[in-house]
Amino acid sequence: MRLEKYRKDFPILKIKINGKRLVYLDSAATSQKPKQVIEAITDYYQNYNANIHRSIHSLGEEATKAYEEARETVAKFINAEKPEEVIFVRNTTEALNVAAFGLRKIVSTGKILLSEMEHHSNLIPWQQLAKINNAKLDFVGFDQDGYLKIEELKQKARNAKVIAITQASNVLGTINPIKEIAEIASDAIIVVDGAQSVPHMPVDVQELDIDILAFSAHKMLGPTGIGVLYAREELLKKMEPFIFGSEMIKEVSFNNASWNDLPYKFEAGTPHIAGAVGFKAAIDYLQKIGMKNIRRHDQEITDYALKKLSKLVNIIGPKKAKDRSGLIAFTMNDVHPHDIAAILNEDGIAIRSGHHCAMPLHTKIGINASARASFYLYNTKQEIDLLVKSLEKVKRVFEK
Ligand code: C6P
Repeated sequence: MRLEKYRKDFPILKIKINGKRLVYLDSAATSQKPKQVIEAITDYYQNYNANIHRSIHSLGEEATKAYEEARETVAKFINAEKPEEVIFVRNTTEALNVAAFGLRKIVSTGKILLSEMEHHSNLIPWQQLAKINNAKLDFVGFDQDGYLKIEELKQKARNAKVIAITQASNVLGTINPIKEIAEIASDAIIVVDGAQSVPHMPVDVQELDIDILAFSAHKMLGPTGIGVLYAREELLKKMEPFIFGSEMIKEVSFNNASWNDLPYKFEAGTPHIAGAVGFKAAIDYLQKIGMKNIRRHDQEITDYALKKLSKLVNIIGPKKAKDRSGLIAFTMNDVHPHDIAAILNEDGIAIRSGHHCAMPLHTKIGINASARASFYLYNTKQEIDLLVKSLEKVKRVFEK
């Protein structure tokens, strides 16, 4: 990885916080944006801003072309069979809601199987669906090291209608064996929360043999406000739309309406056109580096950080970097995670603290909150050294 070259593309990495150069270790919350993405969005607003799929004037056509090119880029990026299988939504959360409510008639009273490491966004939509449908909700646990209990999954998957699971946990860091899960549960609809995996590793929906994938642009160098719901074409055809209004219709009368073709059936109202343009620029940037190289870099940084941090803090999740995505959540005995984050901030280091929208997971491991450092393609080993130095300071302050 040509780290120094890439770092120059990210204007924000030059800023100072409390007089210190920013060390940004919160990419699992949202990633920073390279100038290529910022410029693509500015170019859209300055030179071809128009609504799409509505106006036949030149600007309208140019904007429509850019929006649909973004869809094609996303489809190729995850190896979807067709661009129509890519639905633009606001974020992973919206994608999972559209999926859950879109499946309500298909799932009916059947069993919905989740894991105990899910983010609220891949838990609450299914809880709500289970309540509406009077369906059963069940959970697969994880072991002491943070690995999913595959034997338990084999048992519980037998009569599941849907299995909704994260590919990479935003707290444990665990990467789940999605291909194996899809093989075990070939009769179930496999829904994958890709919020923490798609930005960090090659994800191929056909190779994984999954039915639905959700992810957000803002965690992969793109803008906020745009994300993706991928689903197989035949499933999308059967799914009910969740948001109603303009552009998602074919025929409308005062009392009735019929739905548009894919993907528009699921894209009501004016979409985030600038977002799609920026998202395409982000994917182009990631692909130039190569997702395998990004994964390798994440692993290197995580391995380095695991070794350095294990002497200082209690690390949550698998001990081996190869089984983790690029994030490490931890606790420090009696020190509150918010205090850790506040002291690190004095040194210009941005980490996240709290329950990371995974309350049941934290309850399960017997804590209320954790601190979390998360990495991306622009992070260096020197930044990990600064993190360690600052954590030593936290220890000194609280050991007094
Ligand atoms: N996790 C974190 O700091 P949205 O907010 O819709 O783009 O992504 C939701 C989401 C879904 N699943 C997982 C595994 C996630 O990690 C997230 C977002 C951020 O961990 C913000 S809470």
